[in-house]
Formats: sequence, C-alpha cells, structure tokens
Amino acid sequence: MGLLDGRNALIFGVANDHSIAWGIARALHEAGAEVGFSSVESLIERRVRPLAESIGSTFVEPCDVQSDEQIRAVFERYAERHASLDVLVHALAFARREDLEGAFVDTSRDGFALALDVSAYSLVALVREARPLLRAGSSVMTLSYYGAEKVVANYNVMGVAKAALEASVRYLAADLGRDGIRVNAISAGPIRTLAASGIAGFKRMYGSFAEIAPMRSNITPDDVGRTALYLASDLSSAVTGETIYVDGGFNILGVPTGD
Ligand code: NAD
Ligand code: 0WE
Repeated sequence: MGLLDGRNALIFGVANDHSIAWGIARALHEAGAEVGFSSVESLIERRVRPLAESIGSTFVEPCDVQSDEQIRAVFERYAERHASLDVLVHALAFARREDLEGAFVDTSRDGFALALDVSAYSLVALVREARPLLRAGSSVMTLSYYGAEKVVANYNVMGVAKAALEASVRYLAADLGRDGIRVNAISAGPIRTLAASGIAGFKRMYGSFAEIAPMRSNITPDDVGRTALYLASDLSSAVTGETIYVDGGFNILGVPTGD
C-alpha cells in the first residue's frame, strides 16, 4: 500500500533523467501515484516520453509556461482523462544566461521580466488553470533556492524571481487554504542538472557545498523526491505556505566556512 495510491499527479519541468522533476516523479510513482508530465515541446518526444513510458505514464503534453493558451490546453486535455488532480508540481525556471553572470545592477528590464514571468508568475497561472481539478486534500509544490533569501554570487535576477515565487506560494496558500488545497515550496541545495550546467562557478560551489553543509554531502533529486512525497501526501495535511529546505542544513549556518 502506497501513500499516494489512487492519486493523480501532474509534473511540469522534466528535461532529462537528471531533472529534479524526474526525481519527484519517481518518488510519487513509487508511492502509487499516476504521474502525468508537461514540458516544453522540443523535449517531449526525445526526452520526456521515454521517461514517462518507463513508469507507465501516458499523459505527456507540451507547454511553454509563457503562453496562457498552452497552459489552458494542458489542463483541458488533463480534464478529458482525469476527474481531479491531487498533486501539481512546478519545477521550472529560466533567466537569460547573460543575467546569471556579472553584476545584478546590469539586469535589463526585458531580462528581469522574462525571469519573473517564467520562474514565478507561471506558478500562479498554472494554479489558476488547475483550480477546477483541485479539491480538498490536493497539494501544489514548487522548487526554490537559497538565493531567494541571501545573496548568492551570479544567481542575480533568479534570486529575485525565487523571492517572488516564495511570496507567491504564501499568497496562493492563503487563497486556496479554505478549499483544503495546500501550496508549498521546496528550497533545494545545489544539484547537477541541465539548469546548473555551464553556470559560472557552479562546479566550485557544488564542491564546497559538501565541505560546508552540516550533513557534509551534496543533495540528490531523490532527496528532493522524498520531501515532495511528504508534501504530496496526507503526512503534511496541515502544512501550507511554507518553504521547506532540502539542503543538508546549509541555510542554518551564520558564517558558512566548513572545516
Ligand atoms: P532542469 O533543467 O532539469 O529543469 C528546468 C526545466 O525548466 C526544464 O525542463 C525546462 O524545459 C523548463 N523550462 C524552462 N523554461 C520553460 C518554459 N518557458 N516553459 C516550460 N518549461 C520551461 O533543472 P532543475 O535543476 O531540475 O530545475 C528544476 C527547478 O528546480 C527549477 O525551478 C530550479 O530553479 C530549481 N532548483 C534547482 C536547483 C539546482 O541546483 N539544480 C536547486 C534549487 C532549485
Ligand atoms: O535555479 C537554478 C538555475 C535556473 C536557471 C538555469 C539556467 C541555465 C541556462 C535559470 N535560467 C537558466 N538559463 C540558461 O540559459 N538553480 C538553483 C541552479 C543554480 O543556478 C545558479 C546557481 C545555482 C545553484 C546560477 C548562479 C549561481 C548559483
């Protein structure tokens, strides 16, 4: 018997088998959930469908979260096949590469708007379109990062977007709480995914994380998946509006120096 037997989940943000979204998908599937996927069109056939099929999923739909129409279409198709949605996972972000290096003060108006649109507003848009399918006991979650709260070199406009995302989680939780729908964020430590590859200084930061974090090891998508399972299930029945750290304790340090 699984914690999520008979429940339906829909996960946005799988790019490949290193994605945090894929770690979450495996954890929810192992607990008995039926998992559907949405990702950008270009990734669907080569990357996402094979992964989906490996866990018996048939719902795989394209969506660029910058398009209200595409978001609406995904939930329309989901509603054709499912009466309700128990778990909604938002695991995506984007900023221009040029805005993830150099000085934050040089962020353009366009770059700022793009990062906030894809990385923060999209959660609001997804929840609004999902709402007819959500019911008492449903759980929504998103992925954040410590740069929302403290300055992390080069994270720049993404830090501002994650701050907006975490605030959006609180306002959404306040809106939907009366309907028994919960909304939370998982703030994960650095993980080597596609979104982290080629980031200036990520490798060095990833290496020193394991020397500095209280638990002295890096974070895996499976670590995130286990917290996602807790948030998706009734184990977290009275937890909403929170940002839960999955970071081996890194965020509790005042002066992160290691040994
Ligand atoms: P990833 O590259 O595997 O996933 C990012 C996803 O965002 C991709 O699937 C990409 O297609 C999607 N995406 C980007 N623009 C989109 C758009 N316009 N429409 C739809 N999808 C779009 O990387 P990941 O590290 O698994 O990232 C997942 C989430 O986890 C992100 O929110 C990221 O900020 C967050 N996060 C990552 C780390 C880390 O160190 N990797 C740490 C904490 C939080
Ligand atoms: O949220 C993220 C990364 C999100 C991301 C990644 C990219 C790379 C490719 C958003 N937009 C883009 N745009 C691209 O063109 N993380 C938490 C991972 C990450 O990114 C960093 C980090 C960490 C950690 C950037 C600078 C410093 C640390």
